[in-house]
Amino acid sequence: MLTSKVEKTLNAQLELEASSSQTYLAMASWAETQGLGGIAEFLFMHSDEEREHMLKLLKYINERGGHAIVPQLDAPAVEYGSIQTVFQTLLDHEVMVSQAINDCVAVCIDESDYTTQNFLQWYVAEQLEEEALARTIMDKLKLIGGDKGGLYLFDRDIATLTV
Ligand code: OFO
Repeated sequence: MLTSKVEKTLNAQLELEASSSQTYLAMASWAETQGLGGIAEFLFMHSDEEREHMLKLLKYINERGGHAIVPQLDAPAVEYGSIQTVFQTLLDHEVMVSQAINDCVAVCIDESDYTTQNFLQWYVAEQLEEEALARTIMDKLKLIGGDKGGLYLFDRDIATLTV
């Protein structure tokens, strides 16, 4: 059984994962309108992953006797200006999510809920990977700078990027 403090914390994290999914979906849609099909595909996939993160939390909360709340979300940005802006926003967002996960872990320790603390370790590991991938992408975009040919190749090859 979850304490009400842990339940509230996990529901807040569920909301954050849902809003990450929406944000990346909006980025994907913008990239598609810019003719950047590869980047759009990458972002569509990333959006799906965040939805999976949200669902994993939803199921866990209910399984442990809590009530997972499906939140109302603010609309994400529509225009992003440049692909650098998209991925800098994504990196900043992931850093913020990592901090939020760490805060959830701290609440679990505080509430002596070691089962949930253990469940959250999956998110801790996942965030490490996501931040590293976002940093790799930003490094590549810095190399490309304003070079259109470089952007063409980046758009073609982004699907093969891993950490
Ligand atoms: Fe990348 O945010 Fe989920 O965990």
